[in-house]
Amino acid sequence: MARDPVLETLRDAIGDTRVLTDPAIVAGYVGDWTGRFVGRTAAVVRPVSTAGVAAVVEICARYGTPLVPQGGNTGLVGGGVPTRGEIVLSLRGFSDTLSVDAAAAQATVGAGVLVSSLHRAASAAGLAYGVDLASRDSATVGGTVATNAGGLRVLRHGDTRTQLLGVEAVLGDGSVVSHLAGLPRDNTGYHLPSLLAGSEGTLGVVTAVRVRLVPATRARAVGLLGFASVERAVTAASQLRNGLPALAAAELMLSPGLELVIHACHLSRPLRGRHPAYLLVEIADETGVYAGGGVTAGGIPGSTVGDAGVGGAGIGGGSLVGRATVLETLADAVASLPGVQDASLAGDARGCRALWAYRERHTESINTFGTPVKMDVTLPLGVLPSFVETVPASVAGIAPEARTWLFGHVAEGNVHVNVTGTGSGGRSRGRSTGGDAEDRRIEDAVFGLVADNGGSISTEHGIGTAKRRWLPLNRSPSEIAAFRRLKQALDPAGILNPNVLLPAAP
Ligand code: 2HG
Ligand code: ZN
Repeated sequence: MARDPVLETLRDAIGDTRVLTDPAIVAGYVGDWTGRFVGRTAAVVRPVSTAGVAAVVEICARYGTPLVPQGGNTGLVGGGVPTRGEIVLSLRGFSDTLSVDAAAAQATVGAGVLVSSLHRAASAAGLAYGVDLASRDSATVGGTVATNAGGLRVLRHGDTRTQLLGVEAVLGDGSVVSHLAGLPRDNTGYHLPSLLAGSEGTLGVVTAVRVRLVPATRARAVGLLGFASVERAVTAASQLRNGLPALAAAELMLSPGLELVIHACHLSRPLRGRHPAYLLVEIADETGVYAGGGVTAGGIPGSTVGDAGVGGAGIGGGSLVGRATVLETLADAVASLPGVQDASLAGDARGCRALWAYRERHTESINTFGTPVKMDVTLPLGVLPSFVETVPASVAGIAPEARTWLFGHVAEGNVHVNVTGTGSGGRSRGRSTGGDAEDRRIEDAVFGLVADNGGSISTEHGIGTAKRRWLPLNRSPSEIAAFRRLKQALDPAGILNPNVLLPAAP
């Protein structure tokens, strides 16, 4: 069999065992977990040093061979999938570097470290990492930087970009930029961490980052609240955000989604009845002002899920006396919140986790219906309720058999729109692009609605291959031209993830 000169040169540079071509192994790197994006590749390269990544990128630039950088492969927009036969550059091997500087409240983290490992390391030092997401046990820190992941506590700590103090990366010509000193104030020119965060591997391959850490949560309470409408839930979320400084998360769920999670995950019903809309809210105390209360490592024994019925017992009343103070704070806030029909509160670790499951398990539950068309959009809060109410009908107008699932990070106006059972949905596992005509009409309709309402077509999942054709809905021709010039400057051979983010050249 003819030897491929690029693969041979890669083997010489980083070693035979780091260039994987066995189809059985390679198969694990060419598809995303939703099944929507499946590509192909001649090889997966797995360097374990920045010099190794630099060698790989330089060789690929020399031969004009495109690369797709890949972390934990938990992305949802096809950004880490070799849809056009690109070589996969896996960063999973970059998992050894993880050092916490407790005095500075910072950590230096290799790109392949799992988000959950960073949480554990920060926690061992009495601190926390501000970004958390349901895929924490598979998502890598490098991947979350490349996509500028948001997650469940953006309300409290901001997105991934907000955490970055420094970055080490290999640019498209193989040169290495490294600025990991972590000076909290450093105003010396362009801020490359900001540029690389969310660039989806198109400008450079992130190999390590310096991140800020935040104070650990000393007490936490979670509530799941039922409302008669999305509008009431959105109004309540705003009121909580404005009036409750300790609010750490506010998540919107709808009745069909909650029922699906209950069914798919065999969970008990969190509230007595059903409600059109739900909020999952969390308050977190990092300061200790709620002295003596709440959840620390072990939590208060016994779950409190379902023990605080607003509709029935009257929240903030006798049933909560003597419980955690942070829980009382949440109970008081919920009691004075208009529109709450019923609520279940928890102030112990197990109970908080149990309530979060109704929200966190949406994605896996939706996938039991087949491969979804996924959209991740932001709307101004004023139009969010009407958007949420309009979308299912507008999808049904295109695909009458389809189901539309909506949930998201409502405090930031972020809604995840998932559509299952489209004409392609049942058979779409294994399709190479996810670009079926009906899916596209649905995306056209939803993204059009988003743009008409002044929203964003991508909030936290990125553009990837899935959304690139719609980027002009949010970005002007001169912005896209500036993006192209940046790409050209940092990746002159155009080999870094060439099929994501930017629309195909005219
Ligand atoms: C979440 O918020 C994730 O759970 C996934 O961003 C969203 O599955 C989705 O659409
Ligand atoms: Zn999300």
